[in-house]
Amino acid sequence: MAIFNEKYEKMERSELEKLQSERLVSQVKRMYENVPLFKKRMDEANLQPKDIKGIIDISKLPFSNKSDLRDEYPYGLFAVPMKDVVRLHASSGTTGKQIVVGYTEGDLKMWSECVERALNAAGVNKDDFVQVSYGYGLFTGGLGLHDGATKLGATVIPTSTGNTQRQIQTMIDFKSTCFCSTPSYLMQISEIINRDYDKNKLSLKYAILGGEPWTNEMRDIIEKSLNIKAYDIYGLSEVMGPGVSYECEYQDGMHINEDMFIPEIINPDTGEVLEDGSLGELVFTTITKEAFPLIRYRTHDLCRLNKEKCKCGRTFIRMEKPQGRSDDMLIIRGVNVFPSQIEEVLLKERVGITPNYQIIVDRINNNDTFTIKVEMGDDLFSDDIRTIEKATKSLESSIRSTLGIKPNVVLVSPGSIERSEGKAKRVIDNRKLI
Ligand code: DLL
Repeated sequence: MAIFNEKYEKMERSELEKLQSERLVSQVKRMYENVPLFKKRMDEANLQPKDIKGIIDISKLPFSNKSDLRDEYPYGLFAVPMKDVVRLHASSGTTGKQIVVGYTEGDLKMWSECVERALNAAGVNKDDFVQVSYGYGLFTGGLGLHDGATKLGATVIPTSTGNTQRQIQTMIDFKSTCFCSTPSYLMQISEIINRDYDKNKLSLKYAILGGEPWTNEMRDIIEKSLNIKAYDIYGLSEVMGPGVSYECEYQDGMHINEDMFIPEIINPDTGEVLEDGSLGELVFTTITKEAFPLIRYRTHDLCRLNKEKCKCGRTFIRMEKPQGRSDDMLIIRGVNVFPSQIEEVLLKERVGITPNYQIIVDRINNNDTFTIKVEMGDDLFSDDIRTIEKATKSLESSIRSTLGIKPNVVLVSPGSIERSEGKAKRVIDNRKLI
């Protein structure tokens, strides 16, 4: 499959590292002059911009964190005058005050290029009809995909999220070939299509899904239920939005746009940089962003990096699917649990359940309770009670052997777990309310 921008996507590593070094050095200088918090951190660490001679020195630089964005809210971390900022986006997260990020015209161009590379890597081109069902507005998903698909020359259908029946009717009538949304929303749409519509009326070929963790098991279900290829896309508002990394046709990790972002993997407890291939927290340094550059931003996403050359010919490093955020990790009866581990087990077991689940944790008499509600498919639901009991036991024992703790699995009727049109709410941790 053709590569969108060979100059960068296939750049020799030595050349790429030279480019990264030049860009890093100039960004450090620019930030030192324009972002007071960065200057303060550098001064505290006894560092001057001249001490940073290239990527070899990156680990000397101070980390940045979401709390910096909250403390400097709204514009304290911007590195250009506001007259040069042409767009703002924001992210609320699950806790605390929202954060705001800004883009110059140049930043928007770079961002579109990231998304164009991602769409192209999935096979999307000018002839495609791209339905963008990520939320438009302050969330980066909608406008991010919109601008990239427009620049690619595809026909964009900006439905934004929600109004599911209309999404489906539009998908059929406008002959959408590519659908962009969170994986959980497309999952919800596919259930309705399979139940109420004639699948043969769809023109859909691919989906570009991201914005939340999802497993390969979930991918398999989506692909089979709609007869499409589903590609993963990753990003975060602070660093850019969707398109920081993307999958190629080999779907073995997401290529990071390394001419714009330098990734590192660190030990989340000590901050120490880990060896290639280790599991740890992903950290990004932006090297082309003008309005809102960030140095060593801690994403809290846990994953591994893979430097091996990919069969597609791209030299960009690949990140594996993030297992979840370190702050989404649940500690249940002393055991670390990621919702994605549970999803993997649930969806591997073919016992007649759907991919709709919710994890509910509580503390009763000083003991953690751990319940997983899973929706049954229509066939299992109409089966006899003994078959349902057998499926429940089988799920409980598979989860126990994977996690080391036994959940209380409750199989519930089809359609009874609340659906989301954006990011799915998989966990209800009532302990936090105490
Ligand atoms: O979710 C940007 C985005 C929009 C990415 C649409 C892809 C598609 P935020 O709302 O700031 O930005 O959330 C960023 O979402 O740190 C990850 O924890 C998670 N995330 C995003 N993409 C993926 C993915 C957008 N493909 C946070 N797999 C990130 C797993 C993802 N987690």
